[in-house]
Amino acid sequence: MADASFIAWPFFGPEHRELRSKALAIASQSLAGLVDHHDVDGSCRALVAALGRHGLLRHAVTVPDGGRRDRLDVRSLCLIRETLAYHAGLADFAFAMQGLGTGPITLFGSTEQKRRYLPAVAGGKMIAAFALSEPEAGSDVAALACEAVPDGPDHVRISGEKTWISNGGIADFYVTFCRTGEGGGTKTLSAYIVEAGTPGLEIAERIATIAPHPLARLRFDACRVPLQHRIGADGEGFKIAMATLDVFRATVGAAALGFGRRALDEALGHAARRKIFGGTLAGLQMVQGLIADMVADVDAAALMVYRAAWTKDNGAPRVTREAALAKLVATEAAQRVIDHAVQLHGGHGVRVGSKVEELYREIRALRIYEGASEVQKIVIARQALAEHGASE
Ligand code: COS
Repeated sequence: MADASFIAWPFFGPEHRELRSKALAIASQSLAGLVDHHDVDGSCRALVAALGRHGLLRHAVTVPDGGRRDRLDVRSLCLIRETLAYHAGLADFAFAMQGLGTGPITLFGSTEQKRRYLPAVAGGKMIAAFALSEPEAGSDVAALACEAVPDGPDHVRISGEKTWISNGGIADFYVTFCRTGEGGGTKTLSAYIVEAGTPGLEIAERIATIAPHPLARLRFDACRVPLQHRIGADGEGFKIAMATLDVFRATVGAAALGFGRRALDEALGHAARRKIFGGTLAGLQMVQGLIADMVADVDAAALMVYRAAWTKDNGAPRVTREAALAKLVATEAAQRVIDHAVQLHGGHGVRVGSKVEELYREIRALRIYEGASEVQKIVIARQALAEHGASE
């Protein structure tokens, strides 16, 4: 079982320790049976409903309930993602996408938007999606081409394409980032809520990946959307996207940490059991060296993730650098840890259906989505240069 000593770190309060125990019980007892890798759509719907029923989604989505929980607690998000990822990657995915898909509404939505969408998403009754990337604009958000043009006094018409959209095909609404002014760049983007079933919105293609989850390319053909569905002010789209990613990037690191911890545990169990050269794998110094590297990677990742989460929760207005560091360090570390675990398992490590083989497929996308490692490096280096008065 995973080393849980980290939960005593000063980043956490008693409410976090309680939440982790609850998430652990739910993940180990109630969710695993809901994952069917041959039916990811059905599995995700069932997981979202269960996560809502058990109250976990209320930590990914703030519900206007008289101010009791009016902001996201990033440490809670990270603890839940880490715990779910340890047990089932698809459960983590279902949890995280409800948060990312509503992040712009939680952070910038009107009272009416919050009332209409957040309780339903938190209850697992509606599925959310975040539609930012396009065929020609993923890392370079300022290059977005999907556009929203005025249509009468109260509507816009949205045309363009979005791709790599998680929950694409099963979502009830898509928070869609569009160009709403002349001149390109970051100042003329706006975010609109586009509900599934809006005439002109089409699932152009379902995308299959090595660790399957619902993913699609969307086509918008002059979709008529009310102005009331715009989140925040006209032109605020880039800021809304970046502020949402500031919250959720550290949580991607937390999911990577969960995968990494699971790989480490699988490796430790295998090394202790596996007989070799008259002893066990664990008795070989070369194996001990690998295990030490894995433990160091896992601990470093955990420190980075929970430092970023704690910083945000303690009121820092921007955690762009800390979140970028957490995502970069934790995802790259988990990739190494899982690769070592596969190596230690020998042939069993690449056998289809083994846990480490599954983790090997699961981890890869985390170094790409929500800002590839290279984007995180741009963010980190820019800030370091700026702090030293050095221009690019
Ligand atoms: N919160 C609030 N405002 C932010 C912000 C944040 N986290 N990050 C940037 N901004 C503001 C900046 O302050 C700047 O405002 P001013 O012009 O008033 O100074 C403005 O937004 C533009 O910022 P910047 O100059 O950094 O924009 P760039 O186009 O150079 O951004 C990167 C470059 C690569 C950092 C950005 O496009 C990015 O993060 N890309 C990756 C996106 C991503 O994650 N894609 C995956 C799809 S989502 S699954």
